[in-house]
Amino acid sequence: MTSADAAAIFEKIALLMELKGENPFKIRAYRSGAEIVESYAGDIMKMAEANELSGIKGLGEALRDKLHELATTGHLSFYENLKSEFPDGIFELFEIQGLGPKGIKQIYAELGVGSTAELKSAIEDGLVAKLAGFGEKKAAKILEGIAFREAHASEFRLEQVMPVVEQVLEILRAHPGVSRAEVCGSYRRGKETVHDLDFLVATKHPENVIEGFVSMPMVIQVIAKGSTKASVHVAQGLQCDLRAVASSEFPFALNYFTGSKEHNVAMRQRALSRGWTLNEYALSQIEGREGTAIPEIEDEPDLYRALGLDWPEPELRENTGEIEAAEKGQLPYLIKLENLRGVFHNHTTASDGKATLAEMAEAAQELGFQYLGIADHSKSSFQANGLDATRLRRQIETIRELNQTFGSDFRIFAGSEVDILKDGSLDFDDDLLAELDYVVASVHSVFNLPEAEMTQRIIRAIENPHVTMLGHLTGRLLAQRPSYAVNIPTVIDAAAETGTLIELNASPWRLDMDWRWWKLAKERGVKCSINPDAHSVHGLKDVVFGIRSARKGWLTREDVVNCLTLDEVTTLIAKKRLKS
Ligand code: DGT
Ligand code: CA
Ligand code: CA
Ligand code: ZN
Repeated sequence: MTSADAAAIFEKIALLMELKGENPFKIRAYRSGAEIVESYAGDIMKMAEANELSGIKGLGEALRDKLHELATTGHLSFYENLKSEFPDGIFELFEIQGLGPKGIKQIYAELGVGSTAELKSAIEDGLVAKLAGFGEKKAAKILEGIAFREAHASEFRLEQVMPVVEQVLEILRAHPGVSRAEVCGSYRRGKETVHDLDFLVATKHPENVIEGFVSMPMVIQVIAKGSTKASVHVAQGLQCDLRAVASSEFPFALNYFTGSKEHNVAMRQRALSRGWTLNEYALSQIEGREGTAIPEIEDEPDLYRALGLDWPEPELRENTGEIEAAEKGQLPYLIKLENLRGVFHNHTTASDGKATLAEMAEAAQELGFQYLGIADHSKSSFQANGLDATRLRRQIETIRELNQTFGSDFRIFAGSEVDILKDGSLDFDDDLLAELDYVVASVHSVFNLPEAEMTQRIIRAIENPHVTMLGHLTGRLLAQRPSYAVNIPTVIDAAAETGTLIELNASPWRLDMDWRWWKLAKERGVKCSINPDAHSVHGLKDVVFGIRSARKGWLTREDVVNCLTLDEVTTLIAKKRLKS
């Protein structure tokens, strides 16, 4: 049981207690407990096992005992009992857009609906529309949410799969028969979601390794098991494939199983034009054809070199120009996590965040950042406890005071994530915006406008000289909610013209603007800000997901403003409004 697993159980307890209408304080204790467990810097599970949790702030006795039980037995009887009071499908309902905990509670209590399938037929039978507070329109909206969720049920977000990847690689690498182990496929290529995970090992004893793989603790079902490959389902229904090859075959298999399919096709054609064949095991001479001699290949870069190419980072391998760039020695030098010097767009307890301003500042410094941009919600986002003008002015003041306590090497920027209203006007007037160091403008409501109107709405917002950057451009939630209709190239052009930055929202739920658009943005001269949109101390680390997507979008440190030093970035965020 990892700390992430334990945190997920606390989170589920909170959901179920909500359905039962239990004491909100108790519910909150589980929520914040989940947060503490997940973000704790040390090995909290080991401490729980040894009953050494008493020093941890915010973990009461009840939660400490439960964590101890989880750490020692892998189970929690309290949770098992609670869960048994509900149908198995109850958690599915929390993944449907347009339906909140209150609504779930109501349909469960009044209609006995406890799964997506039951909800679907209840809506189709007209039962949901008749419930108090629902109606035809809301019921139809929920049905759309179900359809989207079903269509994307086989997609997994990075925050779901990353811990699995790390655990599986650790197990494979610890196996005495394994000389090399890598994750391949869409995960290695940095895709925003993946369908399954593809692992590859080099070994002389494939049977032993396969045996170890199918008996990993997280395996819930073995789908297939052969002498050199196997497929299993792990906890959340996610499939993991394993291939075992000989050490000499490893570079070819690594390349093949990393893909993409389209990149592989281009590679194979290049090999053919040299009189060679390329597959997942080898590069070999075509029989009967006088090809050039094949150089020795020990690693992936050797393979690319043999084909006259520089080594493209896996994120670039979508056959969208990387082969041509690799041929000309023009591959981009992709941004790295350690290039980030600070982050914009983060929330605190003033709106819907879980950590205070001071806690966020401390965490940012611990991560080695030189600056932290705060951008709490504005007043129209009342569901997120958005700040009104008075509260925002008070926050600006607090930030200025806090900044006095830091040396010259760290600073908090006072900002706001200001709502773009339906007509493209902003939630605060210009006088107030001018008092801020920077402004993120985002759409949080009225998602159903026609494309032209939505595009105009966003453009009007970014034409405001105080708007430093555009937040989560499409509003999508990966595998859960589609983007609203918006013409992205037109918005990119407007951003270029007005000198507005575009956010790459690093939350694994968003990764928005999508990596497929960054090449265009870069061509037009639009700069990127990688924003964790952190709602907790832990959330700051979401920049790792943003970096993956930025790399996939061909971005270098020159393209991303939060690679700038504190002085440089201070100048940059003031530039747009000075110009006007
Ligand atoms: P996904 O759908 O997120 O799992 O995406 P991938 O890219 O991981 O796809 P997957 O797991 O089906 O296959 C892993 C890699 O194996 C893929 O990126 C390229 C390679 N591959 C699979 N099938 C083919 C094929 O039919 N032709 C070629 N050239 N390569 C293939
Ligand atoms: Ca895959
Ligand atoms: Ca696969
Ligand atoms: Zn937002």
